[in-house]
Parts: sequence; structure tokens; C-alpha cells
Amino acid sequence: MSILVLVDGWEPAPWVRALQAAMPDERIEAYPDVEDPEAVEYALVWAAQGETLDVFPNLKALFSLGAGVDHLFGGNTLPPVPLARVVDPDLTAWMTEWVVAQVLLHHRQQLQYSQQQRHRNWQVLPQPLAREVQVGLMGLGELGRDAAGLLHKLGFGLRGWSRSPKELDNVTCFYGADGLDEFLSATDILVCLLPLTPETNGLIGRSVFEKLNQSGPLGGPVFINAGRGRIHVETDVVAALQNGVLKAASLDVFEVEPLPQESPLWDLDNVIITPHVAAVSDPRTLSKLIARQVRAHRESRSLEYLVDMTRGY
Ligand code: NDP
Ligand code: OXD
Repeated sequence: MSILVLVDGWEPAPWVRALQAAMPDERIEAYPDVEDPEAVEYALVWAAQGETLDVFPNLKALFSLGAGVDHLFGGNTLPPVPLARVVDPDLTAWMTEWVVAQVLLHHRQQLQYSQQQRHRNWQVLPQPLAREVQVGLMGLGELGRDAAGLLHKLGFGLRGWSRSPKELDNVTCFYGADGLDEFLSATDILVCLLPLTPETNGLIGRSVFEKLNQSGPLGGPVFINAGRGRIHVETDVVAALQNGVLKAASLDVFEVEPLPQESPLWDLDNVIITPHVAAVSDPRTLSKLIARQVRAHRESRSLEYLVDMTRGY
């Protein structure tokens, strides 16, 4: 019996090492070096397609090594086994750090001050209070809720939007297509922490940006995306940053990654770009979660963090 690490674009060796340390009695293999495909019971995957998984006829469960699972839905039919994703306090903390860092950079007008610094220009800008700024979180799941907690402590006003109705302390909640416009209308800083699904693909474009609060305390709305790049329409992001419908943006995810050299985003001075690093999957912590999940499955207990295959997240 074996556990397979099947990662595309990541180095498998650190995963194999960390997993072997967390599960010393298990046989861990990295694709494509599989001794016996029929012995593979669990596959830990990042960006693997159904076609590749077809060769393991005795799979019992799939584990996404990322919090998002869209990387698994792009290709062929997946094997009919449960799919669990990653929910981990360290990963969540990293995302909250990234989101809060970006919100604060825009709130404290760091892009303008950095530009002034380059021109040796000593000029004080009017500074709103955090409570005068409304942060709108699209996605109130594991990551959105945690970010909301710290943003509230910092004093920001909070609005949130999800698929199903929610009641959260300190967050004015909206849901579904019917709640979107009202959610957007008072949002000054829009933060996307949605999963990529057929419903969210291309959701955030020109009409969303135009509905944000255009007369807020920051002098224009800000867009922050750490969900997935294909949730935004990149040509609309660029146009909105150029024509002032958006004052600024922070982007960790892009329609195409790595962001192509010819993307106009690289040349805009009102955008902050990070290379999909807001909350990376770290073998040091995630191997413990996977070990717990494998043990639970072997002992016929339920897996945690199962993906709803019909919703796609
Ligand atoms: P969750 O599944 O816990 O939460 C997803 C949230 O999005 C839920 O609140 C859900 O609503 C909402 N949602 C989903 N579909 C819709 C829709 N059609 N309309 C409105 N709301 C919707 O996910 P996580 O918080 O754990 O992660 C979110 C995403 O963050 C991941 O899928 C991944 O793409 C991204 N991510 C990015 C990383 C990075 O480094 N950039 C790292 C980790 C994750 P409801 O509550 O009603 O179900
Ligand atoms: C994830 C990611 O989904 O790293 O975990 O993007």
C-alpha cells in the first residue's frame, strides 16, 4: 500500500520528506516513480489532472495540497473518491497577514508616499481613520472570516459577501447575486478570497469596479485579489487602474501564472504584484494534517474539509 505525491510545478522531495517523517510506517512515493500503481491508496495532488489519476485503480481518497481545488477540475473526470482540501491554521495566518498588510498599505497611502520619496517630495496627505473605511470581503470562508477578525481589531468597517446567508459579529453580511450590488455600493477596499468555480469565473470586472464606492475616504476604491486570477477580468482591472475607476490594486493571483512579461500590469505604478505567495502550502505543517486525515480514513472516521463536488469548492 502506498501514498502518492503528485505535484505539478512544485518540488516533490520536501513533501516526501515531511510526509515520511509524519507517517514513518507508510510508503510515500512521488509521481512518476511509482512501483505499483495498484497499491496507491491516497494521492496528494497539486495541479494533477484526472487523466493522470486514471492509472491508480485503487485510490480511496484524494487530498488537494492547496486550499483551492480548481486545479483539479480543469481536466478530465476525477476518480469517484472523496476529495479533501487543506485548511490549516498556519496557512490561514499567512493569508490574513497578506490581506491585512495590503489593506494597511493602501489605507496608509504607501504607494503615494513611496512615489513622493522617489521625488524627494515631503508632502503630508490627509489620512482617514480605519473606522471610516469599509473593507468588503468577497468570500467568508476559512480565510475570509479570519482576515475579518484582525481587520475588525484594527478598526475597519467590514462588509462580507458569500453564496449562502451568514451572520457574523462585526461584519455586515450580504449573499448571492441579489446581495452583490448593495455589498459593493459602500465598499472602499474590495478583497477577493473566493474560490474559482464556474460561478465565480470572470465575476469581478468593469461592472463590479464601477459599483464600488467611488466617493470614499481613500479617494477611490482599491481591489485586492488573493483568491484566483480567473475570478477577475484582467483587461478590466488594467483599464480600471488606468482610468481611475480603481485607485489602486494588490494582486497575488493572475489569469495566467507566472504573470507574462508583456502584461501591462507590470508597468502600472498603482498596483502591487506578488507571485502567488499570499499563503503557500508548506510541507512542514500540512504533512501533519495529511497524516491525521490518512489515519482517520484508515480508522473509518470521517475526513475533514471535504469538497462538495457539485459546488466545486
Ligand atoms: P472556503 O471554501 O472556506 O470559503 C469560500 C467562500 O467563498 C465561502 O464563504 C463561500 O460561500 C464563498 N463563495 C463560493 N462561491 C461563491 C459564489 N458563487 N458567490 C458568493 N460567494 C461564494 O475557502 P477558503 O476561505 O479556505 O479559500 C478561498 C480561496 O482562497 C481558495 O479557494 C483559493 O482559491 C484561495 N487561496 C489562495 C491562496 C494564495 O496563496 N493566493 C492560498 C490559499 C487559498 P458560502 O460560505 O456560502 O459557502
Ligand atoms: C491554495 C493556493 O489554494 O496556494 O492553497 O493558492
